[in-house]
Amino acid sequence: MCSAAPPPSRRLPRSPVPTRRDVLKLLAASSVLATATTPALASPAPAPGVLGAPGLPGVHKPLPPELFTLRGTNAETSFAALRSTGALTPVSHFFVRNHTSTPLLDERDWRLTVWGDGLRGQRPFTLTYGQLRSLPAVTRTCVVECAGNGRSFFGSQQGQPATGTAWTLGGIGAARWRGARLSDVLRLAGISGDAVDVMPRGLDAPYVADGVDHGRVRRPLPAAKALDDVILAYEMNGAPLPYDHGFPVRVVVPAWVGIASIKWVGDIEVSTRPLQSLWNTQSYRLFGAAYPPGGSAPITRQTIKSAWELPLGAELAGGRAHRLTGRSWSAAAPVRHVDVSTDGGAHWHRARLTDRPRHGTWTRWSTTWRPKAEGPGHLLARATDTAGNVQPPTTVPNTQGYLFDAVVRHPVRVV
Ligand SMILES: Nc1nc2c(c(=O)[nH]1)N[C@H]1C(S)=C(S)[C@@H](COP(=O)(O)O)O[C@H]1N2
Ligand SMILES: [Mo]
Repeated sequence: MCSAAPPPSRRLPRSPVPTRRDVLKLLAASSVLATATTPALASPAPAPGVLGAPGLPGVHKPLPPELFTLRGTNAETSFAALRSTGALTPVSHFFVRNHTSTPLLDERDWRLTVWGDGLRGQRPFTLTYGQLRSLPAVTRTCVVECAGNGRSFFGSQQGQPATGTAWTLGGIGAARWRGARLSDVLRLAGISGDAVDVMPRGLDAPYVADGVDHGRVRRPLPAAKALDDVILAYEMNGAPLPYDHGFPVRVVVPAWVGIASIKWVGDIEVSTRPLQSLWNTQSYRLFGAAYPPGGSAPITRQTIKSAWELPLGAELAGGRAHRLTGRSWSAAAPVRHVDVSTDGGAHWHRARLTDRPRHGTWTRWSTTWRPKAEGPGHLLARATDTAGNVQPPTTVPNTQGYLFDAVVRHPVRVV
């Protein structure tokens, strides 16, 4: 769960469940407000407009090499570049994970359709952008982190390479998300008590891999999670969502693997039976020797990690003090403390925490190091959270390289 902002001033009628007439009245009453606030906030930052700016064909924003490492259709944030940023990841630095490419949608044409046999009367329910924005708003700071963040270390550190995008640790970003509660929208749509799964689907192009069309990106959420703390976000860090991060509206599922946070959401199926897609069957489950033959259950919560704000292989001058910084995070609970080692794991000491640890987002830390001996070495950082989770020395492997949580041996060279 993320840190929640103060409760909103207006609430939808909760009990008894509103009828469609109540909903229409509510939306009509709030439409003046929606019209008044929409224009100023309704379009994302203008196009970069810089011809030849570094980037990817399927990504709208510029991806300068000092901020990102390009990996296929994706862009990984360089942790070294976060050193000069605050607790939130600026949009300019936020990683992009696209199965296909960023669609440039117009909020005036956008509709959210909620449909399926899990709605009372089974009648589809539709909202416009203005109507969504007129619902009570919630604001939460939380990370979105790819399930495969850290994947490359299965290979480089454990000798067990995994398939998939070879992220180091930059498949994560923290933002302040503002939007409507998914639970409010599901209740307005008339979700019934016997709904078990809720499946948001993106408006980006269908995902085709090895000649197989898997349809649009979508992944079911259990109804209980969908009704808990999930947001239909239309703002990121105080501005409209950028195109690459889901404009006009994305799902944000606190603490869960990034694939749950469907960007460019266009419809949501509500079902009385379990739903399936590529993203909860062949992908985003744990396969391998330690898991059942058909794989684990679909993965849900992210895990615990730490990263130094330095390039891998950074060169540091010997004989003088360096203030080294990093970040640690855990999806289960706030970080309790971070232990660091500058001698490859022989000695450990506590890092100084910069932030008061909060659930749902990362904690910045620092330590001072005065390297003596020249040559290669490793920096290690190991987080412990308030639930007692500690980063282990190795992660039990899975073939697709999800949920890496081991302490990373960060190579450096003293010169
Ligand atoms: N519609 C849609 N939603 C999506 C994806 C996608 O390709 N299409 N990628 C998912 C994955 S795997 C991750 S990790 C996050 C990445 O969010 P970001 O690109 O805003 O960082 O979005 C998720 N939502
Ligand atoms: Mo992801």
